[in-house]
Amino acid sequence: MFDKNNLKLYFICGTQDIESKTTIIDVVTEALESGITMFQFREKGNGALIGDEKEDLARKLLALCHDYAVPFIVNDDVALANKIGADGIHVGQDDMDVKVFAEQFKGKIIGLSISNIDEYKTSNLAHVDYIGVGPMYATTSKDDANLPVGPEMITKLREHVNHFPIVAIGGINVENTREVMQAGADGISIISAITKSENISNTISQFLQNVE
Ligand code: TZP
Ligand code: MG
Repeated sequence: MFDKNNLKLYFICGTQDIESKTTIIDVVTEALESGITMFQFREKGNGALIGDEKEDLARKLLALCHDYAVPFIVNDDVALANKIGADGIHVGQDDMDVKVFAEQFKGKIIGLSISNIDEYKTSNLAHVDYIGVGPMYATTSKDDANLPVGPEMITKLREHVNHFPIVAIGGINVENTREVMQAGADGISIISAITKSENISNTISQFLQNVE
């Protein structure tokens, strides 16, 4: 069900990332239509939906992703992921113990954020399917983002993890994608370069060319 190729162009967003002239459904539909390989619903930060509204939207986006056979991952909300039958969950260092929910979440995709070698050393990757490494560059999409670690961090982590799946995150755009891939990433995860694009399908085609 999960393959490294799913990481190639991993689109992440929530309603807080969407410009007022459009809707999250339209943006995700266009992204799926254009060839994203995985999607993460990250409803977080200023103005994010909660409760039933969050759940209803998650169900709609899950169905939409499944129409395109694209895995649907929930950020940091294990209860929601379980309730709606998401394909996976992505958690950060300060979120739940991976081992605890891996048991409730058998056969699902589990992603973990890692920013540096120390975090790698203290993380148990036994149940983890991929790691998200970043921020590569400065980002405005995450309020509490750490300082950028640069693509060098991927090269350093590669020495420790061998072929373990790595997706890069943070400040990635069409221009810096090749640098990130050359550093050893299996793919890129993107919020704003897609949500703020004037032409999502064109932007995604360019990303897809640069991850090959
Ligand atoms: N985690 C580290 S950086 C980041 C997250 C969720 C935000 C990435 O967004 P953008 O707009 O692609 O920099
Ligand atoms: Mg978190």
